[in-house]
Amino acid sequence: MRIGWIGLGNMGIPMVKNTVAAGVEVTVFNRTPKPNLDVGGATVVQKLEEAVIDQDALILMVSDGAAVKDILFAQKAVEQMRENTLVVNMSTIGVDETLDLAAGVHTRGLRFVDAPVLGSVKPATEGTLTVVAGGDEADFNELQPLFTAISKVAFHVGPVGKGAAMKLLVNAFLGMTVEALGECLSYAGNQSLATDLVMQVLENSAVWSPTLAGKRAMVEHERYEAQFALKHLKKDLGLAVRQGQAVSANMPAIETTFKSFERAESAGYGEMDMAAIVQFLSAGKQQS
Ligand code: NA7
Repeated sequence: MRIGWIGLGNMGIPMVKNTVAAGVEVTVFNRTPKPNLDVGGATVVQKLEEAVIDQDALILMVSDGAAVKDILFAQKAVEQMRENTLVVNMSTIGVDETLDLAAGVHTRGLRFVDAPVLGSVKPATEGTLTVVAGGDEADFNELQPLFTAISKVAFHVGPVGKGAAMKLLVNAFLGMTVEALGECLSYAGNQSLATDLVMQVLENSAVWSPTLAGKRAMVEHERYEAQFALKHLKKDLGLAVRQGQAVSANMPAIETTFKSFERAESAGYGEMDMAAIVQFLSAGKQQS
């Protein structure tokens, strides 16, 4: 399998390395050149078209829907691909954006799969992400070499758009989890229950989870170097709220969590890890 890959961000780099290590031929392009970057032996090119032409699939792992649209249409990647190429968006974008992009891609005689991933840099490095893919089953099956390289499991969750819908569901849950922790620690702090004691008790309760375990050190040491930036989770919560409204879902807590993240970003927490919502809330800085 030969693939073109666009996007060498925090997620793209380890995913490319694992894909190459699995024996897939990868040609990568990043908007901003990154000289001397270790990409595990992938071929790095300086022009978008060089990564796009004559591939079996084009993978996009970039910031958001606007970036995907820009690459495919404004920068004309869709015009440079051979007919029937598989366009695979792994970036987290909206369901509506996904459907619009897929329609544009299909009119060019290309195929489209939305395949966002669950997990941040550590599972990306370890090749243990979870893929939630929407698209034709045959296309999903064709992408197995890629999915096997980067993930512990790949779900085919329905037609195009369902991958994005599933991913936003999980990130909405993630946002509510850290929001809940932040609110509970604010409640605890206001009545002299120490954070480490609260964490110990939670660890021995039914509400403990891999997310809480993974963020525990950050919370206890109040150091929030970004593994998954708060601004990115705010983006995803906003996309989930928009999609929820489109399908008349009943999700007041997700809407409230989104507003909390918006306020945290405005207060300067955007570049910190998403778990910094705990510090924002505990600091009593939330304004209504
Ligand atoms: P990063 O580390 O913020 O990297 C973002 C990547 O997207 C990076 O390679 C950017 O290139 C690229 N990018 C952003 N905008 C554009 C445009 N307009 N054109 C081309 N390339 C662009 O994000 P992550 O790797 O952590 O996450 C990627 C996705 O996974 C995202 O959807 C998350 O929500 C989950 P640059 O280096 O800035 O030139």
